Amino acid sequence: MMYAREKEITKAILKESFDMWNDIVEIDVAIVGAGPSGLTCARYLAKEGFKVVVFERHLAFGGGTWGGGMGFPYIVVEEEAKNLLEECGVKLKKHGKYYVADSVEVPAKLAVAAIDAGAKILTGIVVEDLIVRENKVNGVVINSYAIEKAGLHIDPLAIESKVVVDATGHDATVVNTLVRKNKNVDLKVLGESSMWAEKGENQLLENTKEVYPNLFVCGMAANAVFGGYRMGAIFGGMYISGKLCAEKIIKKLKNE
Ligand code: 48H
Repeated sequence: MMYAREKEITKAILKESFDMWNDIVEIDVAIVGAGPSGLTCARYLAKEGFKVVVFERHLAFGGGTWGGGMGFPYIVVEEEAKNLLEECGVKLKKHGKYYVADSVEVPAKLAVAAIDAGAKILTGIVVEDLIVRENKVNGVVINSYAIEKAGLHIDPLAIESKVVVDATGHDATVVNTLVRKNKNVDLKVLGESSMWAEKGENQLLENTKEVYPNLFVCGMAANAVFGGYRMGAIFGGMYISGKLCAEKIIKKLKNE
């Protein structure tokens, strides 16, 4: 006979959840968005020993990777990003001067690598605002995606963090929220430009930076903030941007 007592199952889940939430009310880095750039950024930061939590609105991590290009389940990466995927065990196939990878394998392995490095990924949680104090970002304001989707007016909770990363993709939702709610912030979100793969990929690296004290931007959100081009289903820039963002944050936090 199997032992499966309802109240014990419930207690196990509640105890673990409360312990986990208590442990993360104060962290080093809050990454918003579990797409390719956010997951890569999380992996490198966690590897350095920082306390990192990735907040993802949807129940699944991976962002815009799963569907490849128009639903054809492969993505393309450049030579420069090859090792970032191979470090996570992703299989790559050479295609001319590019490499192709399975669009389901990639997010699965990026997430495993981030988790194994020590990052926590919380899905179904939306970042709806920021804590801003004395012209600095001090953390994220979070709510349940189910609450947001139901349109219920339920107040959020907040997590304090030394750094916040906007890795929310095309919508750059975190930077947009900062600008919308804080009239004194001298930053204009330009929105992404039409497709130009090569330029877009390179611009990503220039645009990956601290855009406001303690707020960094990486991945497609970086191009969305600064008006960079989109690039379609080539993803190398997303991983490199995530890694670059982690390196900039590591430098900042180690110099504090
Ligand atoms: C919690 C949020 C919130 C929020 C959004 O879109 P993503 O995959 O982002 P990137 O930048 O890592 O990768 C972009 C890539 O997937 C892509 O779209 C490309 C290459 N496009 C080129 C083109 O031409 O179209 O992931 C962002 C994630 C998503 O999972 C969102 O659900 C999540 O962020 N998110 N999570 N709170 N406020 N806003």
